[in-house]
Amino acid sequence: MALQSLNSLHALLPRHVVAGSSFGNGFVHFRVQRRNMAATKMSHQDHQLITRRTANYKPPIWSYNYIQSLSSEFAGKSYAKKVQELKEDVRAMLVKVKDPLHQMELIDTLQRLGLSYHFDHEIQLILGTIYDKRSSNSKLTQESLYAVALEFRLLRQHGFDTSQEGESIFHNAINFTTEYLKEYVKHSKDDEYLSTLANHALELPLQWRMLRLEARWFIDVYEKHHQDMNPVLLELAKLDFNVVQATYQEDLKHTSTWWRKTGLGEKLNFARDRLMESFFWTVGMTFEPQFGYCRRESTKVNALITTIDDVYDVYGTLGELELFTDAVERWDITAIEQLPYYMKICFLALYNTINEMAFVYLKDQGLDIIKYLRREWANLCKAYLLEAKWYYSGYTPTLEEYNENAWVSISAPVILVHAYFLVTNNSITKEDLAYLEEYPNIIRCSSMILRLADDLGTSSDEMKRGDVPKSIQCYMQETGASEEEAREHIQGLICATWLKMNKERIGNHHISNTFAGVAMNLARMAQCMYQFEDGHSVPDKETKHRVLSLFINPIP
Ligand code: LA6
Ligand code: MN
Ligand code: MN
Ligand code: MN
Ligand code: MN
Repeated sequence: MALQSLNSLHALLPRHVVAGSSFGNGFVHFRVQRRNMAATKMSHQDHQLITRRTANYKPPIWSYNYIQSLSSEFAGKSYAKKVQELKEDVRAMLVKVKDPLHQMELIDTLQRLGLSYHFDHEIQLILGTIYDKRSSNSKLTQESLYAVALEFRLLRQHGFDTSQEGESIFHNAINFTTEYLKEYVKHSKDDEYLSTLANHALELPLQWRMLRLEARWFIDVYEKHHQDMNPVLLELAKLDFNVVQATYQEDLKHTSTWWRKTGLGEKLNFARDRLMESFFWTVGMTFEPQFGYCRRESTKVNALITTIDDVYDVYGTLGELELFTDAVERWDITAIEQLPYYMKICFLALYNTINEMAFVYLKDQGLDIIKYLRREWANLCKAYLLEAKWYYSGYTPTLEEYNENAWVSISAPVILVHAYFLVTNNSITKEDLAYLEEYPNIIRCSSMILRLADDLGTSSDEMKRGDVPKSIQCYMQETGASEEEAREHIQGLICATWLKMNKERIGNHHISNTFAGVAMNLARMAQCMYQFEDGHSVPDKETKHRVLSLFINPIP
């Protein structure tokens, strides 16, 4: 049956009935969905009753007025001055330490406390020296597994090419260390600090953790449990966290003003209104205070994605979605004539916001990026549309076919290409742009992790309300695996993709260290957002506590 006719058939269905799955024989089955279904009477020309899905998303918990009322005493000049003074003290410490192991331990502590970005230059110098001495001097490597592991991790984290070890070595290392840590937390109760770190690492590896949240967590651990806690480091960590938090509040006020002006929250009531959560993602990508502009613009991108995703997955009819996709592909303002009202609002908000972003870039950086940006939105909408077609025709792709589209439909390429321009200025060459257009592997890996983590966290709800089969369902259908086995398989793919991404990061001259970090951070943010089911859509559970601790409450 052709998609179009399926769609019109779908539109005619009575309340509570929705197209389900079609089976190999071409018959289309309908299943009754009592949950989450609502029929909306549209004032359409033909007064046809259109059955639309609904996701029953909760309203936002962070209102415009609340966000505008945020204020922090740490925005004051005196605190910035104090930070500068403490920074000088720590810089002196870094210069003074000579023993390589102690140097590395200090760097590790600074990283965990969320302070290392202040000392990039010093850290790079120290690690450079350690790296150069490595091959000639094997003394350190003979010292302990601990020193070797720390050295390996720090060098890798800073983009040094450390070894030709194959992936199997990492798999073995992961298995070995996991077993070891499990034994450790079972038997050794005497060192609070180490047990806390071990438990934390078992929950989620350090490399997968969202940096700001990790810093917030570690500052407490360091204060309470570390035996040789350095009070200067602690003081700087707390103060800097609070000062940076004050800048987040300014970012939030700025974007919530934009969000209110778009009217999307009110006019598109079926969609998620998730300004705060969209901002949370951007802090995951770049937390440093100097990237405020990137955070602000990326928050807009995320909020638009979240809305448009719901247009495709929840509310739009297939016919409408085809029109919307066409409008975005043409990037043509006259295309809105053909759209229903809610889509006109949505398209124009997208069009104006992205054009404005490109305009500022053109004005300030002298480079016209509109074609790169609109291409990403067109690719996203095309990927969305394909999923909508699969859904309405009841088609279940193989996992491979699904993945080929799904790393795009998760929107990570849109997010990362915009972020690429937002964190890079002046230095972009033609070759860099050509490289970006091909989607470097680091973008693909990051996208895949976001997609698979999202599927693990959101597909249960998605299947209940009716949505395209996600990775878990595709794998089950393809192999006959149980849901539990499928989830394990997907988790395995996430692990493998992390290893690949870690490698991709090394020695790539077309992208800056900063952008490589952003791409990895997006994957980290995915691990964070979907650690406890759907943290992006559900505002009042884990995400609420995280928002409070990162953006609202200063560290006492
Ligand atoms: C997740 O929703 C969502 F909105 C995203 C676009 C994920 C990342 C979003 C950012 C950073 P959902 P789908 C704004 O689980 O339909 O509905 O692709 O995404 O599974
Ligand atoms: Mn709303
Ligand atoms: Mn979607
Ligand atoms: Mn969706
Ligand atoms: Mn999802």
